Amino acid sequence: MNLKGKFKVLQQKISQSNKILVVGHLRPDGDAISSGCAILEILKQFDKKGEFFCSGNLPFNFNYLPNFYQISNNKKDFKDLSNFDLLIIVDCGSLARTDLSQEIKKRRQNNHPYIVEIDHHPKVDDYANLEIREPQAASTTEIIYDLSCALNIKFTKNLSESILTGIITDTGNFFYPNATAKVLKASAHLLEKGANLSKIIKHVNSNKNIATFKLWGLAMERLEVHPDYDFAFSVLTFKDLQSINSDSDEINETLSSIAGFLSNLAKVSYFIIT
Ligand SMILES: [Mn+2]
Repeated sequence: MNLKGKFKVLQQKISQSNKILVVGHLRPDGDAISSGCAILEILKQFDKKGEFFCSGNLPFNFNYLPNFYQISNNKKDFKDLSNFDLLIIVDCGSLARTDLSQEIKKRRQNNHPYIVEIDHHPKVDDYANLEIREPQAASTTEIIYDLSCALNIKFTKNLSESILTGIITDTGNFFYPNATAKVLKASAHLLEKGANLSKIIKHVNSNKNIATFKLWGLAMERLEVHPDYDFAFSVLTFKDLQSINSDSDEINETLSSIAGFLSNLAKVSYFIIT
C-alpha cells in the first residue's frame, strides 16, 4: 500500500475508534512529545479525545506544547490495553522503546486494539497492523505533516507548533543534513499558520543542566589546537561522564553537541574528543 493509502486507513481507524491511546518512546525527546501532542490535536478534529503515554521523565521544556499536561508517564494505568480500540505509536524505533512490550505483545494476538506505528527510524520489530515508516523523513512530525496535508487536516496554531517542534528537535535547529528543501518548505508553511519559530527554538534548546555545563567547561579547559595539522582535541574521562548522571543516549548526545560546538573553531578540519 502506498503512503496515501496508509493515511486513508489511519483516517478510517480513527473514525471507527472510541478509545485511542498514543504512545511515544521512553525518556521522550522533542520529536516523540510533539508527535504525540500533534496526534492529539488531529484527533480533536475528528471529535475524538485520545490519551498519551510516555514512560520515564517528561522534559518540561516542552510544556508550551498543547496537550503537554495530558501526557501520562504512569505505566500502571496502561496494564490492560484491551480497553483501547486503537494504539498509535510514534517515533519509537523499536517495540522495547514503548516500554509497553509485554502489554502490546499480549494484545497483538487478539488483533485488538488495532496498532498503527508512525516512525522515521529504520525498521527493527514487526508488531504493527499498519506501519507508516518513512526513514528518509527528518522527524516523525514530518510524517504527521504529510498525513495532515493528505487528510485535509486544518493547520491550527497548536498543530503547527507541535509539528515544527519535532522538526527543529530532530534537525538540530535545521543544522543537520536532514534539513532538506522539503522540510524547509513545510516549516515555512507552519510559520504561515502561526507557529512561532524563535519561541520553539528557545524551548527546544533550554534543556541543559548544571552538570552538563560543567562537562562542557572541562572539555573547553582541556582543548588543545595544533594549527600545523588543522587539528584540535580535548579529553573527557569516563569519570567525567559519570558526573552528569545520565543514560548512555543522553551522554552520547552531550558528547556530540560538545564535539559539534568545538568543531566550529576556525581553521580546524579535524576534531577529536576522546
Ligand atoms: Mn524522531
